[in-house]
Amino acid sequence: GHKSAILWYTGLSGAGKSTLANKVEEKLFERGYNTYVLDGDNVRMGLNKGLGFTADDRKENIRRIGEVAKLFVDAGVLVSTAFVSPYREDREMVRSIMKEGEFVEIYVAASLEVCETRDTKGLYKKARAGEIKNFTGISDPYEAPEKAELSVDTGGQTLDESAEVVLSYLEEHGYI
Ligand code: GGZ
Repeated sequence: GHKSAILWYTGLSGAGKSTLANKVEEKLFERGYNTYVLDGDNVRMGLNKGLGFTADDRKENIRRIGEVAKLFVDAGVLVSTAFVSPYREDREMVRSIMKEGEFVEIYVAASLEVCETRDTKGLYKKARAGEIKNFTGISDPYEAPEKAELSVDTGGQTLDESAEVVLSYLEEHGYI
């Protein structure tokens, strides 16, 4: 068995949160663990349709995701969430509704320079041109975690290496 918890990935757009969360999930699934990934694709399109990117909307986005993730933990799942979640206060609010050890904050620490150079979706270009307002890192803040359980440098290592860093943490701390 495993200990159920939220693996809370945070970082800039394009840092690789979803990619890393899904790679880790794939490896956990192979080992037979009960896992699920919440990300923009399955949450912002449905549950949180209608929420935008103002500070208030992001707060509500994160609050609902936190509550849903808590339900997954109650159901015995090792649930991963992959959202920018730029405000420390919002992340700490989610941490506060969980029991000790049930909230594992993973800082996906690719620099703005790396993310903007990749610009996989062309969003940074649009943000620089003023076509997207409140864009994290460009015209909106990103508050890096000060006490994340784990920090992963996706800019400096391969996806598999990053995934192994997360898996090692989970092993060393008795989650798996
Ligand atoms: C940041 C934005 C914005 C703005 C659209 N700021 O790379 P992506 O495309 O797929 O990830 C980003 C995603 C951010 O949604 P989250 O739900 O993770 O944000 S938060 O946790 O802050 O509520 C990006 C896209 O949506 N996107 N506009 N203004 N990212």
